[in-house]
Parts: sequence; C-alpha cells; structure tokens
Amino acid sequence: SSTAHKPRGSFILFEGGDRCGKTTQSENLVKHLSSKGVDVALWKFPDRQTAIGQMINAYLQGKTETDDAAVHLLFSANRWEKRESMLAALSAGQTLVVDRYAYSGAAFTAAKGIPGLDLEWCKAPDKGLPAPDATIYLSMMPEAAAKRGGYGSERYEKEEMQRSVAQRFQDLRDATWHTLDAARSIEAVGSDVTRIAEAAIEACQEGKPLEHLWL
Ligand code: NYM
Repeated sequence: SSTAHKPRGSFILFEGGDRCGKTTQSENLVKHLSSKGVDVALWKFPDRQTAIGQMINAYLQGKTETDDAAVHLLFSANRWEKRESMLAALSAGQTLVVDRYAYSGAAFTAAKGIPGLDLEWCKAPDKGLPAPDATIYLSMMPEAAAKRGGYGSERYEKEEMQRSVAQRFQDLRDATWHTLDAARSIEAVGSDVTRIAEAAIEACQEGKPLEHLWL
C-alpha cells in the first residue's frame, strides 16, 4: 500500500524444556537480525525484575513455597503487566524475540498433574494476551538435555518433570508452531530459526494482523 505508516514488528517466541538452547538461539537471532538492520529486542519471561517477578524468582529458587495455583497466576500476571509495553513496541515497528511465554506457563503447571489444574484451567488466565506470530519449539529428549552440563538447581529442573512438560507442550501446538530438533548443532538449529523468523517478519510487513491467545 502507499501508506506512510511503519509496519508492525513481529512477535517471535521461543519455547521448550529447560536446557534446550533457547537462550543461545534467541540471543543469536537478535544479533543476526540487528546486523541486518531489523529493529529488534530480546524479552524473557518470567521478567524477574518486577515486584511480581521477584516473587516468582524466589519461588523458582526454592526460597519460598507458594500454592501452585497462586504461583501460576503470578506467572500470568507477569505477562499481563508487560502487555502494554509489548503492544507499544510491536506497533512502533519493533520485532520482539521472546524467551518463554504463556505456553510455558500452561505446560509447566499442567505438568504437575494437580487435580483441577488441567490444561484448560492453566490456559484461562492468559486468554487475550498478544499471540506470537511464530512459535519456535526447540524439541529435545529430556535425557539429552540433562547431558548438556546437567540441569540447574531451580524448581522443575528434573528429568521426570521435563518429560511431563514436553507432553503438555505437544497438547499446546497451534498454527504458529514450528518444531525444531534442538539436539543438532547450534548452527544447524540457527539456520532454521533464521528462516522462520525472517518469514514471520515479512508476513507482518505485508499486513498480517496481531492475534490474541486462546479466545
Ligand atoms: N516457567 C516459566 C513457568 O513455570 N511458568 C511460566 O509461565 C514461565 C514463563 O520457570 N523452568 C518456568 C519454566 C522455567 C522457569 O526459567 C524459568 P528460565 O530458565 O528463566 O527460562
């Protein structure tokens, strides 16, 4: 079209179990896109800087015990409190590369297997949040992930839990979803990531509207 309006940025999400390489891949993608002149920022959830994020951080580090439903709602609130600045960045034309989001929220809580906290319950508080344009799921067998220098010491970083999380992620697959075999080299995974991200950015430039989660 002939409008002078700047096209919106794209929302590119990385999801996966712990130690699947999300952080490396998201950082490499941001470096690559910046070098090509793309206006891009790296975001990460949980955002441990906010007051809510500090409560989440204490829980993950085992310093506090929080009811499972309550902590689930804190993770969700931590996304809602960032919603406005997320929408502002995207509409200003900035592409956001995001390390974890609502799919992690639903997968990790549902993986606990607590009666009542099923996948539908877990998805409910995130309904209406900005939806990603592309979700890059880095798939890796928990056994292989564990061999990558071992899991850390945070809550959930156990093979059994990770297997359950991987199953819940499968139930969350949608039209934005791209599964990559993350057991390959950083470079091999990275070239797939670049291709998916560039296609998502192009679609947004061509006017693809931003969608909302799980309505
Ligand atoms: N996590 C992350 C959740 O349980 N719910 C959520 O909504 C989100 C975003 O927190 N084990 C879990 C997944 C991870 C941990 O770890 C955050 P990291 O290493 O900062 O991505």
